[in-house]
Amino acid sequence: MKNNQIVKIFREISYLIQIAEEDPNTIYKVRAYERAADVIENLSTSIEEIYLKDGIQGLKKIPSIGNAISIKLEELVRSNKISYHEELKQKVPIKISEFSNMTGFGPKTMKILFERLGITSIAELENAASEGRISKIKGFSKTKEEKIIKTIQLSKKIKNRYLLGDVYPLIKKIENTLNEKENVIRCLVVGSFRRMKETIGDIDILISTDEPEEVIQFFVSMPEVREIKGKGKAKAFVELKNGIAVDLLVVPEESFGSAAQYFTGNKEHNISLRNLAISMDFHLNEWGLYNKKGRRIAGFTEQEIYESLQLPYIPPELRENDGEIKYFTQMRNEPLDLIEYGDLKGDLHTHSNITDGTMSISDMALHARKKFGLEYIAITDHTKSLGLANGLNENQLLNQINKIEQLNDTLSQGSFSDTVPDFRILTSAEVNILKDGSLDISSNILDKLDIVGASIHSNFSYSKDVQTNRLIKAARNPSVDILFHPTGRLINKREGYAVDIEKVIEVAIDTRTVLEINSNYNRLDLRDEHIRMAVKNDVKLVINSDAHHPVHFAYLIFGIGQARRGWAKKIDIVNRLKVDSLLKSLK
Ligand code: DGT
Ligand code: CA
Ligand code: CA
Ligand code: ZN
Repeated sequence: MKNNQIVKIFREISYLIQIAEEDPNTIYKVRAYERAADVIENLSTSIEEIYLKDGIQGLKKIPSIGNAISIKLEELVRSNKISYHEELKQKVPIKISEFSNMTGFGPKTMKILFERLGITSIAELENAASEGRISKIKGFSKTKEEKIIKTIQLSKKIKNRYLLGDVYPLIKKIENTLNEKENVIRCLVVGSFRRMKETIGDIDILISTDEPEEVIQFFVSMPEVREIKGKGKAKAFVELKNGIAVDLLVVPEESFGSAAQYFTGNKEHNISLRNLAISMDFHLNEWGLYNKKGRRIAGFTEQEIYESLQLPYIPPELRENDGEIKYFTQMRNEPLDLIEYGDLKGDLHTHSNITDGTMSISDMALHARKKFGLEYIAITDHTKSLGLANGLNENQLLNQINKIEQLNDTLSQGSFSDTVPDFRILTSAEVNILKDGSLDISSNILDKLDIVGASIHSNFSYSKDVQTNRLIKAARNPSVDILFHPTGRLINKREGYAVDIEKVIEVAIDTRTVLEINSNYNRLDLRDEHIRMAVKNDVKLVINSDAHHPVHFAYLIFGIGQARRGWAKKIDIVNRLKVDSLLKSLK
């Protein structure tokens, strides 16, 4: 059994206890399961392995896992279930996992809905809400009932969205295959994918060709396609083997630019642009830009569309109708010097196999340099209070500094010498922020490191005030250069800890602390609006991969995409600097 399944079962048990058991002392039991779930979630070794290797004694050594919980874990590993869990499910037939993914449905609410209306599933809840039965329960208003309906609709929407990084390689492969096909003049994947949105509803592919029917036939016969849902003379609609839907559109070459503009969206950006065209006595649609007499004046390229509307080219990542048209109208001669995909020179958040990474420091460095063209990486292994990621203590950290210094010497002696002349491994750590905002490594040790990143890895459920103060205290710490993982969210899975990011930004301004744009596509901790807020306040940002394996350096493009969506300019991003300037720029 995998750790994440165990976590799921433990969380479910904690919910079920709260619904099924009346005894006020159960709160301790509930807490024990929740704490264990939190710890197991962050474990880098599997519970099964620990148990098979060291038995129940091994389990008891894990922090927050006591006697009672280790017995349950043993039962789970041996028989794949916990009889206590099965008993609880008998008593309370609620489908907990359906509810726990939605915000606003704690055990108290579930209990009332179950006892009063027998509701055990989201479908039953939706029914009851739409029939107005919820608002008849004491304590539930009409507004609350409407909110329930909205939440259900939202969660249905989320469910059908794919993480950008999960589909990115597949989409690029399809785009390349189509571009290489001889009858295809141009092929571009448009829609939310081109805008680098965090999640993608469906894939929109645009093609220009003189042989539409042949190209469409080729596309629907690709091995990635599972089912043809519809096919016309200039369109196809299919489902891929991984379940995602694709809209394929074929246009004549002269309309490729206007169609790319239209189908890249978003819809609201298009509407604003169309209104701008109208105000200039033009008419804009997917076939082109037309003047008053109906003559086509642009359409081959997107550039000429924007130029004819007296705008500079607006990058797709900014097309969210969030002030970009106004900004670019006013700033016509002062382009936004956005961070570009090839701009990063280093990565300040990477892990080695000394803690929970999977490759040696020198292998991480070699790949960073040879495959990704980076000039430096910081090795940010975890520190001691993250015992389960084998976090380093003070002595181990000092040893690591020595080891890296030696490695840097061998590197400069030429073993790496082709593409980038001076590669540098920076000494660093991902220091754990404790409950009270202090760090688990003393500052006299931290000050020996080139760079210090600090992050929260535990106690996610504290209140907004407490979490915000933890981050603020870490930012005020003179040893801390960067706040890693500033929100702790997991897209589509976990909201992240409650944090007042505005307050954190205020302190980052005063203390010159850098905030991290974590490029792992599951995380992207800072949302686009957070990045815009930071940029507006001159807070510096770093785009990091958080690589636990060299392939993860490929994630950096998602961080760059996110940075662009947040309007981050080159000067806002510290790791576009050469290593010496970077080190000088930090506090
Ligand atoms: P998604 O698929 O939910 O991640 O988001 P998009 O932005 O890819 O949306 P999608 O696939 O429905 O449509 C692709 C683009 O086509 C969209 O960004 C803008 C354009 N579009 C679609 N419907 C309309 C519309 O009714 N009016 C206008 N102006 N544009 C539209
Ligand atoms: Ca789409
Ligand atoms: Ca679509
Ligand atoms: Zn990390």
